[in-house]
Amino acid sequence: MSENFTFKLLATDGKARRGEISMPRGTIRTPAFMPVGTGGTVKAMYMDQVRDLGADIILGNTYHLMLRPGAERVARLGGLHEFGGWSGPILTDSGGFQVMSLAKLRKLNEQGVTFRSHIDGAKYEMSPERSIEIQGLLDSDIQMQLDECVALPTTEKDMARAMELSLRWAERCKVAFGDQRGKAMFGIVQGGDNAALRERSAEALKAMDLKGYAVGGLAVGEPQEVMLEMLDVTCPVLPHDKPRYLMGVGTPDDMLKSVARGIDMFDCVMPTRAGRHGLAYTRRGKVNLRNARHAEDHRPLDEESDCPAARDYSRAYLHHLVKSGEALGGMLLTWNNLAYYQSLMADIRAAIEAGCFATRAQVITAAWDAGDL
Ligand code: PRF
Repeated sequence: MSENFTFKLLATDGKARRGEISMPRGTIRTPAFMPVGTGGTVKAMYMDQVRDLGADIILGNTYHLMLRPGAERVARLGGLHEFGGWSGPILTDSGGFQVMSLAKLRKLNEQGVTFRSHIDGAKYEMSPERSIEIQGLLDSDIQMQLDECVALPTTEKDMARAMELSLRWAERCKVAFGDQRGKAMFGIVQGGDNAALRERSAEALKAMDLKGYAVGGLAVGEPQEVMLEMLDVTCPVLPHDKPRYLMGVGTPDDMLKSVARGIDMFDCVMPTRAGRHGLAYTRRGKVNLRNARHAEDHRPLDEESDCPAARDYSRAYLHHLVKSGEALGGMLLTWNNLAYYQSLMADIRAAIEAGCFATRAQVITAAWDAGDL
């Protein structure tokens, strides 16, 4: 741990990086997967379980928390760590992306975004400065700039406009964030599926000398191949000695291929959301527990897993829980899925350290592709 925010590269293997972010609330081993804790909870999980699975950091959402229970209220209650019972680092997304996907009657201009809450229709305004203020009230350790993410496909003009706006907002967020030693504000590369725009965005953010860089605007409707191409042009522009975070990604395959291109951090609702919908992630691919073929299957999801949810419950029981709409079904599958995601990241980190990441990634992919037992 450290008084400051620091990033150390411990090993590299090709473009894959094994690193460590140190900050007052803890150390984050990278490549890292951050479980999504949107509204102050990683849905269907106890914080102790999340920590025991090996997550070093979780994600929170400015948008959800500003609406309910409100950023000022969280601050009065001692901040998000105290409120939700997570003492490690928390990264918060800035809100722009969630406003665009969830809020009603949203309007965006140079100043920021105005929108109505999806909960009660109340009107809100959010500028880059207000986003950073809210993230500060939450006491977030890694804060994200306010940005505009456009859905793909769209026109080059629209991608360029959103990217340039995001750069101006990055400057304003940097000023609003100021000089906070043990915390960080990350910039977000935008530019859609246009390589020249991505390069321009990454260069301009690099010149701002931020503590970390996210790649946004991907996994928004484009094929995986396009996402990987954008990483191929973006990562080499970003500084070697700062962490790189691919926002909202992804599947195990997305993460393996992104680590191979130099990404250090990920977040995605997939393991938690899919778990609540009856879908399990295992070393041998996805298992849909709603399927009738599991109704009398005595086997656990993965008897070799360290996670009780994967090891100690039959598929028949999980099927029954899911079909009956029992809360425990979503809890066990979320637990299983986050355990799988965290074990995958531990596997990736060990392989980079050992200098065998590419071959290990092939083995992991082959087991996944071979399918369920
Ligand atoms: N910007 C922000 N949050 C995000 C994204 C983005 O582009 C994405 C895109 N995959 C997920 N979450 N601020």
